[in-house]
Amino acid sequence: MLTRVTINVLTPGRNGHRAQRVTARTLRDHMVMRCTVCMLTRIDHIGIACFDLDATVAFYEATYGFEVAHTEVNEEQGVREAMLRINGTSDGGSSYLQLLEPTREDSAVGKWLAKNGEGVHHIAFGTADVDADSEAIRDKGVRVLYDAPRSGSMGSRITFLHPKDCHGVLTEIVTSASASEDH
Ligand code: CMX
Ligand code: CO
Repeated sequence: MLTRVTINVLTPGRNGHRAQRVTARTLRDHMVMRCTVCMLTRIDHIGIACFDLDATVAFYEATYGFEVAHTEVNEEQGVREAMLRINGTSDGGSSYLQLLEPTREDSAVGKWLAKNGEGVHHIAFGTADVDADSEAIRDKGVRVLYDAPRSGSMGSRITFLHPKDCHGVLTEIVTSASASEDH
């Protein structure tokens, strides 16, 4: 009678996959854990709301020497934005400042600016799998604002967590276009 099974599994880690010998019991524990633990691997960007995108970009360029990697208008989100790349990471993404000027007053950023003035609007964490991680977070009782991820900067896929469920921080989860292609 077989009483024990040992399996080699590849465990995704922060520095790539690593092989691990596990018994059936630890495999079960591991799978339960993987279903509930997210793999947010980096800060993708910090979103900063501003009244005048060009003037704010000029400040970041002149003061810190940061360079604009990308600009676009996202009509669905109601923003004109500039992404200033701060550094690259090994998981297919980079870290950015996202400068956001509203294209309409009733947009999320437009409403926030009218109430608070300029400043940090949200923080965004990067992951290889925004679908799985946002579902795992939803399962923990945090309000995920979209049923399915939507279009974000540079072809990324994004969703948001309600700030009231995140100790006052509007939180975005991002899978960059390059990470989506790898997946
Ligand atoms: N950070 C922290 N708290 C915030 C917030 C933010 N950015 N935005 C709103 N809130 C708080 C408000 O202060 C308010 O709190 P009180 O009730 O205590 O006053 C509460 O949330 C409700 O705010 P509201 O002004 O009534 O705004 P709405 O409920 O209509 O919208 C939210 C809030 C988070 C649902 C909306 O901003 C949203 O859908 N955000 C996600 C989309 C987004 O932000 N897009 C722009 C960025 C695009 C990108 O990153 O690419
Ligand atoms: Co953002």
